[in-house]
Amino acid sequence: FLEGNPTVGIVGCPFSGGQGRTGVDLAPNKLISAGLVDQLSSLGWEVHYNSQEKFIDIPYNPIPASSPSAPENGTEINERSGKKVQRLPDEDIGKMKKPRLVSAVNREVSKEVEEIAKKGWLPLTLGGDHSLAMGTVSGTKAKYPDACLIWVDAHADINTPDTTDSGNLHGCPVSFLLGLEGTDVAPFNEWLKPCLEPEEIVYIGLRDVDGPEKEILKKHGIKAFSMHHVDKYGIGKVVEMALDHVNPDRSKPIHLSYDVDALDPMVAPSTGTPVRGGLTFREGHYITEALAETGCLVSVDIMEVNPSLLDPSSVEKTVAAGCSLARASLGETLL
Ligand code: B3U
Ligand code: MN
Ligand code: MN
Repeated sequence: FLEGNPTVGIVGCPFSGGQGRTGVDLAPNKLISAGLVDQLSSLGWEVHYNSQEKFIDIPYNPIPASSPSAPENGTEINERSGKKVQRLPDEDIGKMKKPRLVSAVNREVSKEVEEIAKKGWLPLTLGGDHSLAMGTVSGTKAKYPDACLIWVDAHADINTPDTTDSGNLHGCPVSFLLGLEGTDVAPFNEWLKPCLEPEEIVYIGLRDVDGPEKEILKKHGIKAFSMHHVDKYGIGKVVEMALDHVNPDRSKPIHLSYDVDALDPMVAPSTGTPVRGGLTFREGHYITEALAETGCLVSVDIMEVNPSLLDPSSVEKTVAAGCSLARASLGETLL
Protein backbone atom coordinates (compact mmCIF):
# COMPACT_ATOMS: atom_id res chain seq x y z
CA PHE A 1 0.00 0.00 0.00
CA LEU A 2 2.96 2.31 0.57
CA GLU A 3 4.35 4.16 -2.44
CA GLY A 4 7.89 4.75 -3.72
CA ASN A 5 10.90 3.90 -1.58
CA PRO A 6 9.81 2.70 1.86
CA THR A 7 9.45 5.91 3.82
CA VAL A 8 8.38 6.43 7.42
CA GLY A 9 7.09 9.73 8.80
CA ILE A 10 7.66 9.82 12.54
CA VAL A 11 5.12 11.97 14.38
CA GLY A 12 6.44 12.75 17.86
CA CYS A 13 3.50 13.66 20.12
CA PRO A 14 4.59 15.02 23.50
CA PHE A 15 1.14 14.81 25.04
CA SER A 16 -0.13 13.69 28.45
CA GLY A 17 -3.58 15.33 28.62
CA GLY A 18 -5.56 12.11 28.17
CA GLN A 19 -4.59 10.86 31.62
CA GLY A 20 -3.42 12.11 34.98
CA ARG A 21 0.34 11.54 35.12
CA THR A 22 2.91 13.85 33.60
CA GLY A 23 6.01 12.42 31.95
CA VAL A 24 4.41 10.41 29.14
CA ASP A 25 4.92 13.58 27.06
CA LEU A 26 8.70 13.04 27.35
CA ALA A 27 8.60 9.74 25.46
CA PRO A 28 8.97 10.95 21.86
CA ASN A 29 12.19 12.82 22.65
CA LYS A 30 13.50 9.84 24.64
CA LEU A 31 12.76 7.38 21.86
CA ILE A 32 14.44 9.67 19.33
CA SER A 33 17.46 10.24 21.62
CA ALA A 34 17.78 6.48 21.96
CA GLY A 35 18.60 6.45 18.24
CA LEU A 36 15.31 5.47 16.63
CA VAL A 37 15.87 7.54 13.46
CA ASP A 38 19.23 5.90 12.68
CA GLN A 39 17.88 2.48 13.64
CA LEU A 40 15.04 2.76 11.14
CA SER A 41 17.36 4.21 8.48
CA SER A 42 19.65 1.21 8.79
CA LEU A 43 16.68 -1.04 8.07
CA GLY A 44 16.52 0.67 4.67
CA TRP A 45 13.72 3.13 5.38
CA GLU A 46 13.86 6.79 4.46
CA VAL A 47 13.00 8.52 7.74
CA HIS A 48 11.34 11.89 8.29
CA TYR A 49 10.87 13.12 11.82
CA ASN A 50 8.39 15.81 12.80
CA SER A 51 8.14 16.64 16.48
CA GLN A 52 4.72 18.03 17.27
CA GLU A 53 6.00 20.34 20.00
CA LYS A 54 3.41 22.82 18.77
CA PHE A 55 0.84 20.91 20.85
CA ILE A 56 2.41 22.49 23.87
CA ASP A 57 1.14 25.83 22.65
CA ILE A 58 -2.43 24.73 22.17
CA PRO A 59 -4.28 27.33 24.16
CA TYR A 60 -5.89 25.26 26.85
CA ASN A 61 -4.92 25.00 30.42
CA PRO A 62 -3.16 21.69 31.02
CA ILE A 63 -4.17 21.87 34.69
CA PRO A 64 -7.90 21.50 35.41
CA ALA A 65 -9.30 24.99 35.81
CA SER A 66 -11.03 23.89 38.98
CA SER A 67 -7.76 22.89 40.66
CA PRO A 68 -6.52 25.36 43.27
CA SER A 69 -3.02 25.19 41.76
CA ALA A 70 -4.23 26.19 38.31
CA PRO A 71 -2.47 29.27 37.00
CA GLU A 72 -4.63 32.30 36.30
CA ASN A 73 -6.22 32.27 32.90
CA GLY A 74 -4.36 34.60 30.62
CA THR A 75 -1.07 34.71 28.81
CA GLU A 76 2.08 32.99 29.95
CA ILE A 77 5.39 31.99 28.40
CA ASN A 78 5.56 28.26 27.82
CA GLU A 79 8.75 26.86 29.34
CA ARG A 80 9.32 24.34 26.60
CA SER A 81 8.50 26.30 23.47
CA GLY A 82 9.43 29.76 24.79
CA LYS A 83 6.26 31.00 23.09
CA LYS A 84 3.44 33.02 24.54
CA VAL A 85 0.48 30.75 25.24
CA GLN A 86 -2.97 31.86 26.08
CA ARG A 87 -4.43 29.71 28.80
CA LEU A 88 -8.14 29.13 28.40
CA PRO A 89 -10.07 27.19 30.99
CA ASP A 90 -10.64 23.53 30.15
CA GLU A 91 -13.26 22.50 32.63
CA ASP A 92 -14.60 18.95 32.68
CA ILE A 93 -17.47 18.27 30.30
CA GLY A 94 -19.60 15.67 32.05
CA LYS A 95 -16.99 13.24 33.34
CA MET A 96 -14.44 13.99 30.60
CA LYS A 97 -11.21 15.60 31.78
CA LYS A 98 -9.42 18.17 29.59
CA PRO A 99 -11.81 17.62 26.69
CA ARG A 100 -10.86 20.76 24.75
CA LEU A 101 -7.14 20.09 24.99
CA VAL A 102 -7.48 16.41 24.04
CA SER A 103 -9.76 17.31 21.15
CA ALA A 104 -7.55 20.12 19.81
CA VAL A 105 -4.39 18.02 19.96
CA ASN A 106 -6.02 15.03 18.29
CA ARG A 107 -7.36 17.22 15.53
CA GLU A 108 -3.76 18.22 14.72
CA VAL A 109 -2.51 14.64 14.97
CA SER A 110 -5.24 13.45 12.65
CA LYS A 111 -4.25 16.01 10.00
CA GLU A 112 -0.58 15.14 10.35
CA VAL A 113 -1.12 11.39 10.09
CA GLU A 114 -3.46 11.83 7.13
CA GLU A 115 -0.91 14.00 5.32
CA ILE A 116 1.90 11.49 5.84
CA ALA A 117 -0.28 8.56 4.80
CA LYS A 118 -1.40 10.43 1.68
CA LYS A 119 2.24 10.80 0.61
CA GLY A 120 2.38 7.01 0.51
CA TRP A 121 4.53 6.97 3.65
CA LEU A 122 3.99 5.03 6.86
CA PRO A 123 3.13 7.28 9.82
CA LEU A 124 4.84 6.09 13.02
CA THR A 125 3.28 8.02 15.89
CA LEU A 126 5.18 8.18 19.16
CA GLY A 127 2.93 9.01 22.14
CA GLY A 128 2.13 10.48 24.43
CA ASP A 129 -0.89 8.84 25.95
CA HIS A 130 -3.31 6.61 24.09
CA SER A 131 -6.02 9.25 23.67
CA LEU A 132 -3.85 10.19 20.65
CA ALA A 133 -5.28 7.20 18.78
CA MET A 134 -8.40 9.28 18.08
CA GLY A 135 -6.11 11.31 15.84
CA THR A 136 -3.89 8.56 14.48
CA VAL A 137 -6.65 6.13 13.51
CA SER A 138 -8.92 8.80 12.00
CA GLY A 139 -5.91 10.10 10.04
CA THR A 140 -5.10 6.63 8.73
CA LYS A 141 -8.75 6.01 7.86
CA ALA A 142 -8.86 9.23 5.80
CA LYS A 143 -6.30 7.73 3.42
CA TYR A 144 -7.37 4.05 3.75
CA PRO A 145 -11.13 3.85 4.46
CA ASP A 146 -10.98 0.04 4.58
CA ALA A 147 -8.07 -0.15 7.03
CA CYS A 148 -8.48 -2.51 9.96
CA LEU A 149 -7.21 -1.80 13.46
CA ILE A 150 -5.16 -4.07 15.71
CA TRP A 151 -5.17 -2.73 19.26
CA VAL A 152 -2.50 -4.19 21.53
CA ASP A 153 -3.13 -3.18 25.13
CA ALA A 154 -3.82 -4.37 28.67
CA HIS A 155 -6.91 -2.14 28.49
CA ALA A 156 -9.77 -1.90 25.99
CA ASP A 157 -9.81 1.93 25.94
CA ILE A 158 -13.47 1.73 24.89
CA ASN A 159 -15.18 3.64 27.68
CA THR A 160 -17.64 6.28 26.52
CA PRO A 161 -18.03 9.72 28.10
CA ASP A 162 -20.92 8.13 30.02
CA THR A 163 -19.26 4.89 31.16
CA THR A 164 -15.80 6.23 32.09
CA ASP A 165 -15.09 6.12 35.79
CA SER A 166 -11.78 7.95 35.69
CA GLY A 167 -12.79 10.62 33.16
CA ASN A 168 -9.40 10.05 31.51
CA LEU A 169 -9.81 10.20 27.76
CA HIS A 170 -6.96 7.73 27.11
CA GLY A 171 -9.51 5.16 28.30
CA CYS A 172 -12.02 6.24 25.61
CA PRO A 173 -10.48 6.62 22.11
CA VAL A 174 -12.02 3.46 20.63
CA SER A 175 -15.59 4.47 21.51
CA PHE A 176 -15.11 7.77 19.67
CA LEU A 177 -13.67 6.06 16.60
CA LEU A 178 -16.66 3.69 16.53
CA GLY A 179 -19.13 6.50 17.20
CA LEU A 180 -20.75 4.71 20.14
CA GLU A 181 -23.69 6.18 22.01
CA GLY A 182 -22.58 9.18 24.03
CA THR A 183 -19.60 10.11 21.84
CA ASP A 184 -21.42 12.61 19.63
CA VAL A 185 -20.39 15.43 21.94
CA ALA A 186 -18.61 18.74 21.59
CA PRO A 187 -15.82 19.54 21.07
CA PHE A 188 -14.98 16.15 19.49
CA ASN A 189 -17.95 16.07 17.11
CA GLU A 190 -16.70 19.28 15.51
CA TRP A 191 -14.08 17.25 13.63
CA LEU A 192 -14.03 13.56 14.61
CA LYS A 193 -16.55 11.51 12.63
CA PRO A 194 -17.10 7.83 13.37
CA CYS A 195 -14.69 6.02 11.03
CA LEU A 196 -14.46 2.45 12.33
CA GLU A 197 -16.87 -0.51 12.34
CA PRO A 198 -16.94 -2.98 15.23
CA GLU A 199 -15.79 -5.81 12.94
CA GLU A 200 -12.75 -3.79 11.83
CA ILE A 201 -11.02 -3.84 15.21
CA VAL A 202 -9.41 -6.66 17.16
CA TYR A 203 -7.70 -6.55 20.54
CA ILE A 204 -4.69 -8.50 21.80
CA GLY A 205 -3.36 -8.52 25.37
CA LEU A 206 -6.39 -7.44 27.40
CA ARG A 207 -6.41 -8.10 31.14
CA ASP A 208 -7.87 -5.00 32.81
CA VAL A 209 -11.27 -4.26 31.30
CA ASP A 210 -13.98 -2.31 33.15
CA GLY A 211 -17.46 -3.83 33.58
CA PRO A 212 -19.19 -1.39 31.22
CA GLU A 213 -16.42 -1.96 28.67
CA LYS A 214 -17.12 -5.70 28.74
CA GLU A 215 -20.78 -4.94 28.05
CA ILE A 216 -19.81 -2.76 25.09
CA LEU A 217 -17.50 -5.43 23.64
CA LYS A 218 -20.27 -8.01 23.94
CA LYS A 219 -23.04 -5.77 22.61
CA HIS A 220 -21.10 -4.87 19.47
CA GLY A 221 -19.54 -8.30 18.95
CA ILE A 222 -16.01 -6.89 19.11
CA LYS A 223 -13.31 -9.56 18.88
CA ALA A 224 -10.81 -9.53 21.74
CA PHE A 225 -7.95 -11.86 22.60
CA SER A 226 -7.13 -11.46 26.27
CA MET A 227 -4.04 -12.79 28.05
CA HIS A 228 -6.16 -15.85 28.81
CA HIS A 229 -6.35 -16.54 25.07
CA VAL A 230 -2.62 -15.91 24.65
CA ASP A 231 -1.99 -18.57 27.32
CA LYS A 232 -4.54 -20.95 25.86
CA TYR A 233 -3.61 -20.79 22.16
CA GLY A 234 -0.13 -19.28 22.11
CA ILE A 235 0.69 -15.96 20.50
CA GLY A 236 1.19 -17.43 16.99
CA LYS A 237 -2.35 -18.76 16.83
CA VAL A 238 -3.80 -15.63 18.45
CA VAL A 239 -2.28 -13.32 15.84
CA GLU A 240 -3.46 -15.65 13.07
CA MET A 241 -7.00 -15.66 14.49
CA ALA A 242 -6.91 -11.89 14.96
CA LEU A 243 -5.90 -11.39 11.32
CA ASP A 244 -8.48 -13.93 10.13
CA HIS A 245 -11.12 -11.83 11.87
CA VAL A 246 -10.23 -8.34 10.59
CA ASN A 247 -8.27 -9.17 7.46
CA PRO A 248 -9.16 -12.69 6.25
CA ASP A 249 -7.51 -12.35 2.82
CA ARG A 250 -4.61 -10.24 4.11
CA SER A 251 -5.75 -7.71 1.53
CA LYS A 252 -6.63 -4.74 3.73
CA PRO A 253 -4.33 -2.08 5.13
CA ILE A 254 -3.54 -2.50 8.85
CA HIS A 255 -3.18 0.18 11.53
CA LEU A 256 -1.35 -1.12 14.61
CA SER A 257 -1.99 0.82 17.82
CA TYR A 258 0.43 -0.49 20.43
CA ASP A 259 0.15 0.49 24.10
CA VAL A 260 3.37 -0.65 25.78
CA ASP A 261 1.38 -1.59 28.89
CA ALA A 262 0.31 -4.68 26.92
CA LEU A 263 3.81 -5.91 27.71
CA ASP A 264 4.42 -7.36 31.13
CA PRO A 265 5.63 -4.73 33.63
CA MET A 266 8.90 -6.70 33.87
CA VAL A 267 9.48 -5.89 30.19
CA ALA A 268 8.03 -2.35 30.08
CA PRO A 269 7.82 -1.06 33.65
CA SER A 270 7.78 2.69 32.98
CA THR A 271 4.18 3.18 31.94
CA GLY A 272 1.29 4.96 33.66
CA THR A 273 -1.04 2.03 34.32
CA PRO A 274 0.99 -1.20 34.49
CA VAL A 275 -0.94 -4.46 34.94
CA ARG A 276 0.65 -7.74 35.97
CA GLY A 277 0.53 -10.79 33.74
CA GLY A 278 1.27 -9.21 30.38
CA LEU A 279 2.97 -10.21 27.15
CA THR A 280 6.55 -11.44 27.34
CA PHE A 281 9.21 -9.62 25.34
CA ARG A 282 8.95 -12.23 22.59
CA GLU A 283 5.15 -12.38 22.53
CA GLY A 284 5.02 -8.61 22.29
CA HIS A 285 7.50 -8.56 19.43
CA TYR A 286 5.98 -11.55 17.67
CA ILE A 287 2.83 -9.48 17.06
CA THR A 288 4.76 -6.72 15.32
CA GLU A 289 6.84 -9.20 13.32
CA ALA A 290 3.79 -11.12 12.13
CA LEU A 291 2.10 -7.89 11.07
CA ALA A 292 5.23 -6.68 9.27
CA GLU A 293 5.27 -10.02 7.47
CA THR A 294 1.78 -9.43 6.01
CA GLY A 295 3.08 -6.42 4.07
CA CYS A 296 -0.19 -4.68 4.99
CA LEU A 297 0.98 -2.43 7.83
CA VAL A 298 0.34 1.20 6.90
CA SER A 299 0.38 3.01 10.25
CA VAL A 300 1.87 2.31 13.68
CA ASP A 301 1.45 3.91 17.12
CA ILE A 302 3.80 3.32 20.06
CA MET A 303 2.02 4.72 23.10
CA GLU A 304 2.24 5.20 26.88
CA VAL A 305 6.01 5.00 27.46
CA ASN A 306 6.54 7.23 30.52
CA PRO A 307 10.24 8.01 31.05
CA SER A 308 9.53 9.83 34.33
CA LEU A 309 8.39 6.69 36.16
CA LEU A 310 10.62 4.42 38.26
CA ASP A 311 14.41 4.13 38.21
CA PRO A 312 16.79 4.74 35.27
CA SER A 313 17.14 1.06 34.45
CA SER A 314 13.35 0.64 34.22
CA VAL A 315 13.16 3.68 31.96
CA GLU A 316 15.93 2.37 29.74
CA LYS A 317 14.21 -1.02 29.43
CA THR A 318 10.91 0.57 28.50
CA VAL A 319 12.40 3.00 25.98
CA ALA A 320 14.43 0.16 24.44
CA ALA A 321 11.26 -1.92 24.18
CA GLY A 322 9.46 0.98 22.45
CA CYS A 323 12.29 1.32 19.92
CA SER A 324 12.50 -2.40 19.23
CA LEU A 325 8.73 -2.69 18.76
CA ALA A 326 8.97 0.11 16.19
CA ARG A 327 11.88 -1.59 14.42
CA ALA A 328 10.16 -4.98 14.40
CA SER A 329 7.00 -3.37 12.98
CA LEU A 330 9.13 -2.00 10.15
CA GLY A 331 10.55 -5.41 9.37
CA GLU A 332 13.78 -5.63 11.34
CA THR A 333 13.48 -9.31 12.11
CA LEU A 334 12.20 -10.51 8.74
CA LEU A 335 14.75 -12.72 7.02
N1 B3U B 1 -10.33 1.57 32.03
C1 B3U B 1 -9.77 2.55 32.93
C2 B3U B 1 -8.29 2.37 33.12
C3 B3U B 1 -7.42 2.57 31.94
C4 B3U B 1 -7.72 2.61 30.62
N2 B3U B 1 -6.59 2.82 29.96
C5 B3U B 1 -5.65 2.90 30.81
N3 B3U B 1 -6.13 2.78 32.02
N4 B3U B 1 -4.33 3.05 30.52
C6 B3U B 1 -10.13 3.97 32.47
O1 B3U B 1 -9.60 4.91 33.07
O2 B3U B 1 -10.92 4.15 31.56
MN1 MN C 1 -4.17 2.11 25.83
MN1 MN D 1 -3.24 0.38 28.43
